[in-house]
Amino acid sequence: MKAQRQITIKQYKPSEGFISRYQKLIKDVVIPYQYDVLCDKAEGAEKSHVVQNFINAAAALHGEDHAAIQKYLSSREQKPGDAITDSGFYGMVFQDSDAAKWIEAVGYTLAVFPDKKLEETADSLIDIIAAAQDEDGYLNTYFTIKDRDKRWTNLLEGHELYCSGHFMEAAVAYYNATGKDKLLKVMLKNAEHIYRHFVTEKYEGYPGHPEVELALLKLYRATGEKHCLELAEHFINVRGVPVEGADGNFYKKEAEQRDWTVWGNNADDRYYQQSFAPVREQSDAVGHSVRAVYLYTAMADLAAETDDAELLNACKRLWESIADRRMYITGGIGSTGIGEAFTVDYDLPNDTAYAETCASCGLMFFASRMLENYPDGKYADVMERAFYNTVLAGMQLDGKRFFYVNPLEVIPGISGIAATHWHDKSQRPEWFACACCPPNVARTVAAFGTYAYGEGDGTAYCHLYAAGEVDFSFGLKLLCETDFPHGFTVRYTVSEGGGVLAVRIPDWSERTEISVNGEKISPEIKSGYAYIGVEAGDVIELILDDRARFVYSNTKAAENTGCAAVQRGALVYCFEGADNGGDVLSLSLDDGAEITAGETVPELGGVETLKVKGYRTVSEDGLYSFKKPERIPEALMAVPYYTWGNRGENQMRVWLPC
Ligand code: FUB
Ligand code: ZN
Repeated sequence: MKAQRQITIKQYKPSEGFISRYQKLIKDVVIPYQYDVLCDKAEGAEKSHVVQNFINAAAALHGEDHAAIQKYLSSREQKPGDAITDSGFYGMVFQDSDAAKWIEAVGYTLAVFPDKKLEETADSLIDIIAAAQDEDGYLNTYFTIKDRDKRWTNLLEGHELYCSGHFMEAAVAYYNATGKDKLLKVMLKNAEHIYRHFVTEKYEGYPGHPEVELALLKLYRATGEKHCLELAEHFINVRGVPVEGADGNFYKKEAEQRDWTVWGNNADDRYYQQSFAPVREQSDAVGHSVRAVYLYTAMADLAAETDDAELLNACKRLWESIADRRMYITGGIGSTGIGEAFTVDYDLPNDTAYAETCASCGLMFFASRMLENYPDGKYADVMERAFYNTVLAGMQLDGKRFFYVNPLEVIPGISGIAATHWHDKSQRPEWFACACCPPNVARTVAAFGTYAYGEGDGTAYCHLYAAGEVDFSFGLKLLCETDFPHGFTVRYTVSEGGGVLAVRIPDWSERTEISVNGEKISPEIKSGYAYIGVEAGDVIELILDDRARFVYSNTKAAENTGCAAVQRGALVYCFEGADNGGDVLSLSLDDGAEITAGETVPELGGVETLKVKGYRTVSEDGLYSFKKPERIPEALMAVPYYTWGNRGENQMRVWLPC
């Protein structure tokens, strides 16, 4: 039983504020730009071929004259026939998922900002996707175009289930927003096809990249279709269970039965895709970080759906492994580029960090499902940390460029250049050949309301602070006014109904004032939430701790020894060359001094900066010297980490010596 559930997308209407500005940016800039990318019409972006792959798959199945293809081509103002010339598959094996995540983001966006033209564009893309579905329900352009006989024979690398999962999520989002069920029907047929193959016909195997499990659970809730729940349960239950032969390793057995590969993944590495043990026995977060958190999200969701205490216990251990020992202060996870993976406890290098944007989106998903099992503020604290720092840093402030990797230290000349630092770019690229992150940011920002609010048993949960109106299904209507994360007052007005308001008191807020109708109260705080009985007309005000403070890390995190970072509220700050004389490597902090408000920077949208007393160390010219360097006092300026890298190439550091 879920203790509380995320609200659905239509229950939250943003009002003017930080979140609505980001959601408008997604609608006005990111979604149109990403659609152009999908159609290979975005100037300067790498070729994506995503839509073309669907056209080609539909043509491979039904011939080029198929009505959906012709209709789509004319809607794109291309000459019918033109686009078919490029008839192969191009891109990553999971290229289809870019279209899925785009539709999902469009669904969430349309729920909040209806737009007929955008809906028509999405409808026409859905038509072409539907046309690319095989008669038996199979849907994947890579295998449909290249070789139908190879379907389901390379679960390790093939991403067929991953792409299906993303389309299931898209279908549910689009249906919830528009009431249109074309994609939902396509994906139910697809789910049934997968069910037949893996459950009815008992083909061995489970997803190389978890994703379909969490999506099947969404599809189950949207449609009530029991096979979706059973299939999710099946994939979760069989993962890591020894098979007959090949040392019990399913992926090795699978690899032994085929003579081809997509990119040579090591089938022997059972950690990479979290198959080293049955999931209920797992405790350390290991392997590819996005795969890991997508899997844990599904496990936590299923645990709540089916009251599976053993599964939930595994989730709790995995959560602690991440949040207590393997997560950056920015909510980034997966500290190495080798396998885009978790490594070991406290191994959190700043300059070679991987911290993929998708992984922090996934961490938010995991946190939201843990909250559904038990509303403990520690889950929401991490969800907030991941969102306001790594997820938002994943996108340039103008919505036009994106980070895949989110380091906590960047040194142009080394970052992005040295073999050890190739992945840590000092500027956001426009697009990537592997474009998983940009649409993940879009769908996560667009659905922010569903992470911010939850409901259960006559209680309205406010996990994150998001200005807007929330319509809880038990009759309570709430208006939230706040400038968070830059403002620290959150005002809730109960406009209709009553019940209990559960407001999160964040871990960073040491001094919090709560008042009801102007009178200060001291409600019971249970697991990070203040539970307050409310009725229509009540005004509840939360004044959060607005102090900027130094943060220190456990000395086991070797790189941060002797260093401090700066945090104010949910925002982690960083020091950029642009504000600090070009060079931040020579800076150190006076952590005994007060942190004060700095000047606003127009290029960063006028965000609040911080001023900190510190020093600049002036070294000799040679590489080494016996002369002790001079330390000169200097006023240092810090900007929110999510805004870094928006003023050209420059040095950046989150942690400074103190
Ligand atoms: O494999 C699909 C996606 O591509 C992963 O989630 C990302 O880490 C990237 O490798
Ligand atoms: Zn990604």
